[in-house]
Amino acid sequence: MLNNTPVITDMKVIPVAGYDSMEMTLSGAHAPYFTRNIVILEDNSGHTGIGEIHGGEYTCECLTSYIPLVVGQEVGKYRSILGTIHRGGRKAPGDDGEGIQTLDISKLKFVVQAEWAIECALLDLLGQHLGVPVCELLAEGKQRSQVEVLGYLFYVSDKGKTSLPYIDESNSSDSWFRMRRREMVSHEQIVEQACCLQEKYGYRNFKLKGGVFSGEYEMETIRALKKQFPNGRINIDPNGAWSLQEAIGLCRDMGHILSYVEDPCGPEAGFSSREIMAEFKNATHIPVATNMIATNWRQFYHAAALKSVDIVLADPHFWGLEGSLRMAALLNDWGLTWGSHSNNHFDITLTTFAHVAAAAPGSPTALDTHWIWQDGQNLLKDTPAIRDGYLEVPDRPGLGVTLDMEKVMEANRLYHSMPNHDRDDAMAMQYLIPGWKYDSKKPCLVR
Ligand code: GKR
Ligand code: MG
Repeated sequence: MLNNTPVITDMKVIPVAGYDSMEMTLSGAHAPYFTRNIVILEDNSGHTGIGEIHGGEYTCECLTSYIPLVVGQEVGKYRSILGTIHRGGRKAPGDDGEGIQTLDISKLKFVVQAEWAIECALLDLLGQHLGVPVCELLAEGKQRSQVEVLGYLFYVSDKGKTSLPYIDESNSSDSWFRMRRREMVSHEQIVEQACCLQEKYGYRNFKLKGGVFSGEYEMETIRALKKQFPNGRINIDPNGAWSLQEAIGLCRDMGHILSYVEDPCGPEAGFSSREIMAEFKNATHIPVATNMIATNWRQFYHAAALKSVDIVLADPHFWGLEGSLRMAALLNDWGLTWGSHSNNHFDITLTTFAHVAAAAPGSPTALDTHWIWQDGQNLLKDTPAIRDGYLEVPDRPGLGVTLDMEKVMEANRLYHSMPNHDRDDAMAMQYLIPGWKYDSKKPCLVR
């Protein structure tokens, strides 16, 4: 007679919201709030498993529709549970399969796979049942007890130019918390941002979110950062805003400054980003990273065949925890590099990143995380810390963290107070440039 693993007795999907700064990107300006969906599973041994994924109605509806496929199932059969969800998957209305190679934010929901929040929660339960941390259940098991993360720098607009309810932290006793809510657009202000982050979290490596000003201006910021951090690895991500010729011109002489460039150009002249980025690499020999042109295995096949990228930022919210690590193993075997992309998130995702990166074979590149922009709005009682530029990997069974239900319900109330739940970066941008419309080829302040 087989000993059964615990049975899932309940699954809750709780949409939540948190506060954000007016960070700018190619897609516009971040709104005052960002949204996420939290999955909470209970099993009949008394354990709770949790997962977090992107917000918005579509992802929330997908998750809710999966509840009957999860409740009543055995935790040990988590792969079959996820397999059933996949087999039942149908093509969502509006999904043209284009993915996010032009950073069209309305398509992000099709690249994000809601069920990975369930995978995370199931692994949390299984880890607790077996008495091991989640990273021990993944890939080749735990490779490291802390994972490197980078300081994610953003140009931030003046929220005073809007009538939107952005959070104000000017009275905070924490210098980073005070800084992150104010305008930062000059080279000096971005260097100050990086110095403040180094002071608080110990970062040595940084990524600048580009696609805001002209490419020349943003490269000036990059040069200023390198001057301040001569030993730091400095990257830029314009989200494909530059044309191929422009990207080559901007990057050709930056090989000694940029450790990699992320999605420098996008589709043009009938060629996909995979083809265009291969041409960029041939012309500049600068390592190229992506979270836009390889977001599923079919896209990755073409990117690999064309040698379009050196670094795949395989976000577990796009690829799944196990899928992201399949990618890590493959890249490592091929002499390429794994990392992870991020969007705004709470600390459950932060913990997920820690476990996935802890299990990644080889030498991952420092992970992206937006969490520093949300630090302090935690949904956990024991958020993993970032110190000396490294995120700690919890060493307790499962994810090794404890949900703070009061905070979750507070974030849920904030969510329900919002008129819209889908990300819309054009709305805040229109306060800066009346009638502003997204253009995948124009930095957001260049109109
Ligand atoms: O948070 O606005 C943002 C980012 O620009 C995000 O939308 C991107 O998906 O950070 C991401 C990236 O690396 O492309
Ligand atoms: Mg990117």
